[in-house]
Amino acid sequence: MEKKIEEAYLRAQNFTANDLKELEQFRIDYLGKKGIITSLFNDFKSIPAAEKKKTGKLLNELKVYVQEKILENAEGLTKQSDYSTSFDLTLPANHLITGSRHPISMVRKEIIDIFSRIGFTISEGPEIEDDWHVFSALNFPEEHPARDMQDTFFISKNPDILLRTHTSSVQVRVMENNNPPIRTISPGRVFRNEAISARSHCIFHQIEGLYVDTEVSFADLKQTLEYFAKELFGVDTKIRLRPSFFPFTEPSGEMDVLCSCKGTGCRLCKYTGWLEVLGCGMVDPNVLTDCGIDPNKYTGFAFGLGIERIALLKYNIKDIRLYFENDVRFLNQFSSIV
Ligand code: 2NM
Repeated sequence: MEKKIEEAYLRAQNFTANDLKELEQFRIDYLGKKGIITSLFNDFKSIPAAEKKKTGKLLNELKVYVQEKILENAEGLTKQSDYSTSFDLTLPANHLITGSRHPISMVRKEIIDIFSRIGFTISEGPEIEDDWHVFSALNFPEEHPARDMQDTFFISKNPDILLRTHTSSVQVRVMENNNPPIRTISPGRVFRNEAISARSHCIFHQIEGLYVDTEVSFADLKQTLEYFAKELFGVDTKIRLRPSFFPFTEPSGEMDVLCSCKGTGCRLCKYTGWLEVLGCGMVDPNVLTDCGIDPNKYTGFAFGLGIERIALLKYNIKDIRLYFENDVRFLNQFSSIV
């Protein structure tokens, strides 16, 4: 009996499985119903009692050894199959597809960062507004064309409820609820009932800025806008202000930046040498009064810009509709710009 155990032990010691099939056969040979160990245990029943202790110990040792041997081999074989059999390490790695920021989000963030650095806070407000916050408080006369259905989306039978056409409505709310000094920008989505074309869309994004304090002057406006233009388009950027008109500012202006063609004329600037970037002006005293701010004590400047338009200029995008189509061939072009 001891000799048989010894033999079985030696054979097990010399065994190495080349694959899982061989290992399974080894298990059956030793531990199966008709296996060596099973039959040895059967023999064990009939040996003299005096030998039982020593032989039993040897037999158990053999069983444990074989079980460990199986585990050890199994581990080796699975590792082997994981790392070399089923994987071809020479294949190129799987490409990790990461998303990217939308160009509108990138430009919005950049503009917010620029104004945050000089102390402007960010304020937000509702997209569904009332006539007061969009028009009346902003000095729009009763018959102003912007109030017409053709320009503004009314969304119920109640003509007092409408989609905001600019984020100045947010600034009305800020002025109503805060005392100067006020220094804030309002980024947000706005809605205008316009035909969709390469240049305009009925939904777009704005950032409006507002600074109200004692002795805020047009010079402050000009310096702030020049800082902004240089930060956004580069230190060499030149700006110019042209007179304009808005109901909520007096005087009003429009700011242009010198085109990247340096004024020689190109398609981007339509051969004018200048690119229109934003509208601005000194907040009309009527607006301050409407919002509960004393125009004899305080003055303010404000400006408004369209993010789509700025992104168009910055990335030389030809059609505003591309922003809203979610075509990955367009969006992927911005994935390397952080
Ligand atoms: C513009 C141009 C000029 C503007 C005015 C105000 C407010 F609320 F203070 F009156 N916010 N934004 C403003 C001024 C907007 O957009 C072209």
